[in-house]
Amino acid sequence: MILGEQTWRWYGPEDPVSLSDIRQAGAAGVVTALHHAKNGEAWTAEEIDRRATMIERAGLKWSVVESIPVHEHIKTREGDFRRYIDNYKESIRALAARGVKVITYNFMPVLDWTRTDLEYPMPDGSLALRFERLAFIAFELFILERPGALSLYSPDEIAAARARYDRMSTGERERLSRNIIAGLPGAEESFTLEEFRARLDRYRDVDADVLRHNLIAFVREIAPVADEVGSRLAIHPDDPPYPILGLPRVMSTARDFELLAEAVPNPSNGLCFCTGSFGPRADNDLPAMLRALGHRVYFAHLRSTKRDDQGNFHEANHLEGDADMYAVVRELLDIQQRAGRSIPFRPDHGHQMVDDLKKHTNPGYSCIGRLRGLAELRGLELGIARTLHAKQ
Ligand code: DNO
Repeated sequence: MILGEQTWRWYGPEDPVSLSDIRQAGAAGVVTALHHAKNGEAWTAEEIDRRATMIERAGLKWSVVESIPVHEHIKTREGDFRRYIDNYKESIRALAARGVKVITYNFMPVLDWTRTDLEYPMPDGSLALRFERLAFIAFELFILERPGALSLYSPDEIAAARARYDRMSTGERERLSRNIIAGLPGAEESFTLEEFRARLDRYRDVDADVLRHNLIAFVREIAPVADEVGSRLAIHPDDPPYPILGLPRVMSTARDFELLAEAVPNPSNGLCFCTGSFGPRADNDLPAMLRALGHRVYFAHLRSTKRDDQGNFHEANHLEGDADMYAVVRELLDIQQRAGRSIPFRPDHGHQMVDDLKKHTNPGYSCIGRLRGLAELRGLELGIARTLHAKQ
């Protein structure tokens, strides 16, 4: 039986979680990026080799790149976007030459993943990441003061967001703003409010159709290169999976990915199946999505979220929350047997818990919560695999 390849995200030499820690967590593969490289520039063979060698010396393997950032000019097709696409192709080639052949990227305008609260207390004393809708609206209307945003919300929502804002201390307002615009781990950029307003403004004329068109145009260019060198591209879904701040988002549902796959049928054009990003939408049926898209799933992020009926969600323990992780892992096992290939997966995010509560950690990427996540996922997978096997 083919099992998933257990991987772990590492932010490079600055990460408080070391390569040795990762090895002890039981992962075999590392998911990383040259986070220090300038956004848009090609990654050099020397830098790639240095990073790969560092990982190999620790007894691990660089399995997945997460991410080669997609420059904003590629998303809006302006300025130097052609040069950035050429650089992207060069990075894909250089990585493949060093044996690194799965590449994750996203096409979310301006912001990568977004949360309002990075220390949401769970009943057991651990801390989780959370997206609180009212706090987010309060940020948009009363901190960012985004023009036109008022028309998006009902008078009741506006009044509730106003009351939420009035209740916040100055420190809480600053923290909320920082959480949203200062860049969570892995985000490519970080902004002040002024810079952020200017960035949003660039999307004035970019609606979902234009963004999708630009995504397709980009993947049409890079997929043939990936095909040629035997690499796989894995687009990461939008997190949360709907438009925010008036920005379009075009990778939030199965249909979104199908449109991309229909437009660019190249075998390298694939998906990073992130259960936690798709999860906050109740209409995203994760196991059904895997059944439909599985042949194009080249990487998986496994975690669960818990929604409520107010539009809030927080990150649950890996085997709890709304995601049916049993069904997800079972589908993944099926796909791997059918396709005859192992799919790298990583425990995504984790609660800050135990000793990590006393440490400075990357939100979502502390060690012990992910260690727990990986242990649970690996046990679940083995249990399903052995049971299925026994039945055959
Ligand atoms: C968040 C991550 C994302 C992801 C990018 C991929 O925890 O899953 O930041 O790495 O969206 O490009």
